[in-house]
Amino acid sequence: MRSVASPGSADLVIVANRLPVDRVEEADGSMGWQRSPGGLVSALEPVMRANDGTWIGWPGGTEQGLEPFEDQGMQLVPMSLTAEEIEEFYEGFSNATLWPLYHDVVAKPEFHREWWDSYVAVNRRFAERAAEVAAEHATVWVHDYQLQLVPAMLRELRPDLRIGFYLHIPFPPQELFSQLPWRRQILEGLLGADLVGFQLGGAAQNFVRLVRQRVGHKTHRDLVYLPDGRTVRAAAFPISIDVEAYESLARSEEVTQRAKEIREAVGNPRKIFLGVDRLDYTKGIYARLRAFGELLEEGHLDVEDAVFVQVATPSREQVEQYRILRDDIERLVGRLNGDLGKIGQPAVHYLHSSYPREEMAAFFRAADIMVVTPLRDGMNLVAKEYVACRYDDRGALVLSEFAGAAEELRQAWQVNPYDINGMKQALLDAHRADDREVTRRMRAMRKTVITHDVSAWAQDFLAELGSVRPSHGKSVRPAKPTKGS
Ligand code: ADQ
Repeated sequence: MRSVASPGSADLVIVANRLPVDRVEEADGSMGWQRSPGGLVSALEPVMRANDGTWIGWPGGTEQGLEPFEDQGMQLVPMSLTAEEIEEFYEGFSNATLWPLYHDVVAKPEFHREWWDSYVAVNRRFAERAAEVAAEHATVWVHDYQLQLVPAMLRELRPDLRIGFYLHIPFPPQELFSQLPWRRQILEGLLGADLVGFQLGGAAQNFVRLVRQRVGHKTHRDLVYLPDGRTVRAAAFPISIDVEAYESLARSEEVTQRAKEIREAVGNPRKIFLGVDRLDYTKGIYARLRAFGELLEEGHLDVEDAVFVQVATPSREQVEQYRILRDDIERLVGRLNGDLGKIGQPAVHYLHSSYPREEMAAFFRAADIMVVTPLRDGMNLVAKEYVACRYDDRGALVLSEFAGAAEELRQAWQVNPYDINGMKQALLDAHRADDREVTRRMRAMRKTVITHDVSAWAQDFLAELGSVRPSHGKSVRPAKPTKGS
């Protein structure tokens, strides 16, 4: 890795809260970098390579003064956060104010003025760094709720840039968004972009309506007209996954073997139900386990023929509401297993851990019924990953209406996750569905997922950004075709 990023040379800049690498301690005690396997980085890597791309983000931790470096054709620019900023900007304003507010206030958002001040300060630092590294008329693509002020701050520093913003989580209706004491600043921050992308059309409409009502700009359909003559477009770009990568993993001998082992390890029941989520209160884990527990209690299911495997990735453990949630879920799992399990046959297998992609693919192949029941979710990639892994056209998906993915995956057994009886019925229906029904539904969902993968998502967004602001003639070059594509 050579040290790099001379200011002003990058034609494409990604600005995201996290870098696609983590800071790790090597065996000899020195510090190094490790790729964090995420959908976003695999989607953007080809287009980054073709455009001399730079990625600005926080590597986690509090190490200061980290130098930019190159990693597999991308320039990576680490941003430092202090311990206080992690508490106020990241755990505080991002994850205890914005996250619950944008997810239907399923937890109560906290509003603290010091958190806001920290959010402004960190956003400003990210914007200043982007202004330094971007070439003239470059394209800058800012990601997600942690950085909503960056577009306007950056535009002020560098009016020549083409700026895109993408929100990975829902954008709330005005009744909820209006609670935010800094609502106008957030809207104005986003309006610094030329194109503001959302998961769903409804979110884009919420945004345009709020801009009209709260900022007073003229709007028409998906366009906002600013007094300085600029036009901002708000539109939906539903995110997806690297379908081919998941499918070929699922087809591999290792994963096939591992899926068999998993089935055996849980006692070869007739049907395995599976949940895979970050341990987050938006994901609806508690209610789904209750629904499953009641089906056992009432004798609709039996531990001999149905088990639930719940994989829950540790997440945001410093935030109090996440600690409470973990305790609640673990108490419920304990109760269900105590009341309903038998020796060597728990009702729920609960794993509080993160796994490599291969293991995830094996879980997806082992599961007969995938249960994805968020109370609110921008998209939910797990649902799409399950579909991508089921090249055998088997496997039933129970999916919340309130996941963005429900707009595309219409053939899932869709549920209202607040309706426990409805959820019980959907779990039973999916459990009892005959093979023909399961295959018919899975085939249709696979068609949808295969035709719109994550590289199509990235290309669509960048192409649209290029056409919203075409005036400088400089465009993002499409990704160079890679082997096999
Ligand atoms: P998340 O809320 O993190 O993402 P999701 O879209 O489901 O939710 O993505 C989670 C990712 O983590 C998936 O790729 C999944 O496979 C992986 N994962 C989950 N548990 C794991 C485990 N135990 N071990 C290893 N990997 C695990 C946010 C929004 C979503 C939106 C995405 C992308 O909240 O709505 O879909 O961004 O835009």
